[in-house]
Amino acid sequence: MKEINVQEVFLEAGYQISPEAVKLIVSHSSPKDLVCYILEHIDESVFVIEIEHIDLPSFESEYPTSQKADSRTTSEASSHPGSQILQNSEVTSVEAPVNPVVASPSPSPSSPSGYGTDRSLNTGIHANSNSKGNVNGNNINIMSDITDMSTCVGEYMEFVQYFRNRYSKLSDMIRGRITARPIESLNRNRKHGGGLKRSGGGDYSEVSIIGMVSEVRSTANGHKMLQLEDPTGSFLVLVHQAEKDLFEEASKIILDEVIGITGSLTNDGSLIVAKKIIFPDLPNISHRREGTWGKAVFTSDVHIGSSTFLEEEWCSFLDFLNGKCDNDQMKELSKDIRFLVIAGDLVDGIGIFPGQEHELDILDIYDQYAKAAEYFNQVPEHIQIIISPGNHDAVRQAEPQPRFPERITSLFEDRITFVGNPALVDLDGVQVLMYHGRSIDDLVASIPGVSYQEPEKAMIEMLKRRHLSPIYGSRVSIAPEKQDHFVIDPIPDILHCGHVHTIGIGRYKNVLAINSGTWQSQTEFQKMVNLMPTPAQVPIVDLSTLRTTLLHF
Ligand code: D5M
Ligand code: FE
Ligand code: ZN
Repeated sequence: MKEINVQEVFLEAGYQISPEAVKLIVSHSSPKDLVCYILEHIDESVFVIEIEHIDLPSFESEYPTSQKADSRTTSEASSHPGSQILQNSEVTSVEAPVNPVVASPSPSPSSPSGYGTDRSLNTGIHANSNSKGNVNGNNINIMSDITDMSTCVGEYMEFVQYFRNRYSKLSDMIRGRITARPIESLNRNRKHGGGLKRSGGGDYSEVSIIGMVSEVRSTANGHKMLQLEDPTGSFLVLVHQAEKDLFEEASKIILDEVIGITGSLTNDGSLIVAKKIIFPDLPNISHRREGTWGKAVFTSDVHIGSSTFLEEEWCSFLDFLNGKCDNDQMKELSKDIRFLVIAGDLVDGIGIFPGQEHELDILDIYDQYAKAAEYFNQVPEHIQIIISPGNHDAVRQAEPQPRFPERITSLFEDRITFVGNPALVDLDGVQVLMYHGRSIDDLVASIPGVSYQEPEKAMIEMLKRRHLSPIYGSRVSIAPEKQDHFVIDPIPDILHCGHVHTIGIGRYKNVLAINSGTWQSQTEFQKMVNLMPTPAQVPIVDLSTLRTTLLHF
């Protein structure tokens, strides 16, 4: 932390600070934590913060491991699913290794830009022990994957830790862009008689907070009321409907996402009237990696075993991969393919929904995977195949899901790479975040303007929130791992989802968002809910330009 930043932070919080005090802070090993600690504990009658106002011994005894950027989240309090989990005081330490799944150096959790790890900083992350390649140099590195790393058994305190970790990672991305107060300090002021005051005269009413959204509702007058929680407390935020742009932005706010708010405190200090909403978001300017040669094919939701699996179209896709096609252009295209990426629902499974047995051609789950293996063994060897599971596959339903068990992977040739869901993989320098996409059902239901027909829009909402499954406790069952594996950090080059069975291709600030459709025609359930799939279409991406072409089979 630089001296100028320390000064700015205190100025924005309504305090001046002496140069000696600034020097003391910047020379400390945990300046950010120290700043937060001072702001939390400073007597409000102080106008200029001097060295004697900084109680270093208390800070160091309260934050013994204060090197951690997020130790403030471990100090007192609690948040969500309606039950103040973020503020629970029983947990004293929540921080696990930054990236427990990578054997090699992990990305830093946040960059000075405040957007988390910048992609330009991440080019060197390769987990050699997790890499797989072939004679053609088509190397895959698994950078992040829950497989063999799951620690959760589903106890209450694990949920507390999970939410703390989510808040910590996402709030760090926002923290570089606003100077937020701990909510506790606002509540304390309120008890002391209303709006923030500073000695030396004048009201100090513009404040910023960063919190997890624990409630969203409309008021009788048509305004939006949000409740935000940080580890120290909760606070109400009003978004006035007359503020058109802001109000529209607020209409997209969903439960459990982490946002920053800058606004004015009302005279009685009971709520903030929002002026600005800050999302974790992707940086506007980011340095895109160079990419690599050749092409990658993205698909998902094959649903092998289902009576609606489109076998004929699937087999002509396999022919294409083998260069067996009438069209010369397609034949040329197929020669460039280096990777085949499959984001879940490889088979239809059994017992996934009531009455499924009436819609299955293959009734045994292992027979379904044996059939899948038969197909994938036909893919030419120069193409590296990488497969992650979905909600129809034979792994735990709670996400993050590990890769398929040995009993299934052993049915396939060794050359195939199996990863969990979600997983971050590096395809010879192009980073792909694979996520089956079950949360898209929730995002479609919650965000105006997001529909099954344009799944890429839901994926862009994930990127803005830097989270693959922001709404907790709806359709996606999230296992409370120590780390939140759904936080999007580092920023991938490609975000690849499936699940909703519709093709969607979009771009958001240098990230390509692909939803890769399905190989299943409309099911009875989908007829009932009017979901019109776009099957047997395959996005193929040029790995040097990320330009995408859609192939129809
Ligand atoms: O999901 C394919 C799509 O269909 C996805 O948007 C969910 C929806 N779907 C399918 N079956 C159901 C049931 N039984 N309830 C709710 N939503 C459903 P897939 O994972 O391929 O089944
Ligand atoms: Fe599916
Ligand atoms: Zn699915």
